[in-house]
Amino acid sequence: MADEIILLDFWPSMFGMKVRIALAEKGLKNEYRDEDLFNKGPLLLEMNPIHKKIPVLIHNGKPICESQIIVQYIDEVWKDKSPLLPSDPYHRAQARFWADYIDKKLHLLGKMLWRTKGEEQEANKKEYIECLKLLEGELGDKPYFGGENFGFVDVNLMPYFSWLYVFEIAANFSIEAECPKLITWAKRCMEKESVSTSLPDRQKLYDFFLQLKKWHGIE
Ligand code: GS8
Repeated sequence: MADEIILLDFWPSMFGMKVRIALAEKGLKNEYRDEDLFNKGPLLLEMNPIHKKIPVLIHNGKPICESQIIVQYIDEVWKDKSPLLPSDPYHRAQARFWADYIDKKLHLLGKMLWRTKGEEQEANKKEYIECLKLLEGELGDKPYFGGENFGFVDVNLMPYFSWLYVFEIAANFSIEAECPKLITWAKRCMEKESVSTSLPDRQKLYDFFLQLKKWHGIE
């Protein structure tokens, strides 16, 4: 019997984008359901009663929550096609470390960028760029973070590049000159159909961002 895969998601979510990319990399057909996070549906509340957050992957009726855990689950269950995590335990630990760093550090700094102003924003911008430079150092001269093939860290970082355009406009800066290798890497990833079809249109994301600012009462 074919697997039934349902993804509870919200289109601008960086966490959801990771899962979308992983599913696409593995070539897995799934039913995508966009959730209204202001009025959460009964299925989301039933499938993720602890956090009540998207993304949730429902595989043959069983829920898996938390994006990092979902991507690793997808990689373990459908291990024959496009492996995402390296097979060597040490390299696997390293990949998990960077994915965790991206989630904790870049996510927080990204939020701080547009929620602050003036000197505070400048300091956040500096830290954000330093963080990206650190990641650029980790990439080195490799085509992808994992080496020759698109892998776990790439899946985790690409959604942030989707939002980078928004952050650059919001905080009036550009990282092209600061991190040229990272930009080349992002363009390389975007050439993959699994990535380009999983990420939203930049302008649509920017329009959503303007709405988000209004909700937060930020001018
Ligand atoms: C974070 C998911 C999350 O924040 C993961 O899956 O990696 N650690 C989790 N989801 C948000 C939408 S994206 O910003 C969410 O569902 N928020 C609803 C809420 O907080 O009520």
